[in-house]
Amino acid sequence: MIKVPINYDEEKVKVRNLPELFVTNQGLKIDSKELWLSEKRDELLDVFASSIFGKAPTYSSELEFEAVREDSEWLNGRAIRSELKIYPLGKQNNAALTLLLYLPKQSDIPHSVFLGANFLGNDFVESDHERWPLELIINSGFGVATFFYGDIENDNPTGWIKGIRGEYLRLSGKQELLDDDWGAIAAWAWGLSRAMDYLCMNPRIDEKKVALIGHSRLGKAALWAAAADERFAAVISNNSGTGGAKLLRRNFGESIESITREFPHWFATNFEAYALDIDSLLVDSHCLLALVAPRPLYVASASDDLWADPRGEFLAAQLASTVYELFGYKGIDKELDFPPLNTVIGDVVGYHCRSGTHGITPYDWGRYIEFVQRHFGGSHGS
Ligand code: GTR
Repeated sequence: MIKVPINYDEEKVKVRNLPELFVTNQGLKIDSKELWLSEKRDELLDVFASSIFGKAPTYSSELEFEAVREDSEWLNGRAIRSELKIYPLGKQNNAALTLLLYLPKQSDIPHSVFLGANFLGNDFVESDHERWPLELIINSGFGVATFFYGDIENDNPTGWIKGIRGEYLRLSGKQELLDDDWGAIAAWAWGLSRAMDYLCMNPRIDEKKVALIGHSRLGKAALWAAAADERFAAVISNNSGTGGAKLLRRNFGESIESITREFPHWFATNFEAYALDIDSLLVDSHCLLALVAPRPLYVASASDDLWADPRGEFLAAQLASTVYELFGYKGIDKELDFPPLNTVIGDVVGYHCRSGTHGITPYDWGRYIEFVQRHFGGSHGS
């Protein structure tokens, strides 16, 4: 594969024509939260669906589930660990995901939960202390819900055939995916929403306090899931980069050309065309982040993860904060410069850039726990 040239020189960066957050495509001025919600939100969602992530089918099935196992003495009796199989299209269909759920036992009140897909499979979560510091999270009073992202669709260009996208295509009788049909990121986001359907049915969970979290490609999926599905009460984007928090118009790090060549299955086919014509794209990542408003949003970068463009992630979070202001909340002050490393800034929109490489670490988790605790308020079941 021919490598696409990538810019890492700040002096060569030009950000032109960032799409407006406060004007609709028909020219209507948005100056209230009511107008944002009635006129701008859906317009942005439609553009993201048709131009970037692809349109997912409307979910109208009855979810079924069954318990696989339960250990009520996990973590020396401090937590309940359970695993269950979710069949979003009913048991008669192939589609299924296995949800791994940890709930602290400190109290009987419904728990706040972090929900995020995992990269390696449920059996590897407990030994992955860096990416899943379960003890830290559970001792802070939160539950954890996760499933293997490959349950929804394997992460390769033909993975969709045996995944949920293939299943829906067969059910619809269509032969092939259209240029604006969903890509893998939208499929993983769909899986997050189905896991949420289940969490809403579990009386041990406070469905109003589910924080979505995702790292890297799964950070892109978490942002898109939270944008489209307002049941998620907060979202955390960890090093999500291009197609996630990073401003696409900042020519620094991974570009649209590079990502759509290397991972053509992640997006709607339509996205590729914008590599050569970014000006015609009606959105950028600040619009994706603004779709989370007024819910708490945390964006985090890592200093050596230039591929994901930390500065582009920060700027998008800062720009999206203007929409939070419409709701009367403070995000990241527009006068602030890129913050020193390992320093948390912002209010309802939070940001930090950790020193180090691409990854999610206990340092990051510590900041997310503090952030979510602050915004969810009250008890987390502890
Ligand atoms: C990279 C990809 C990024 C990022 C990352 C990951 O190779 O170019 O957009 O998502 O993978 O998911 O780890």
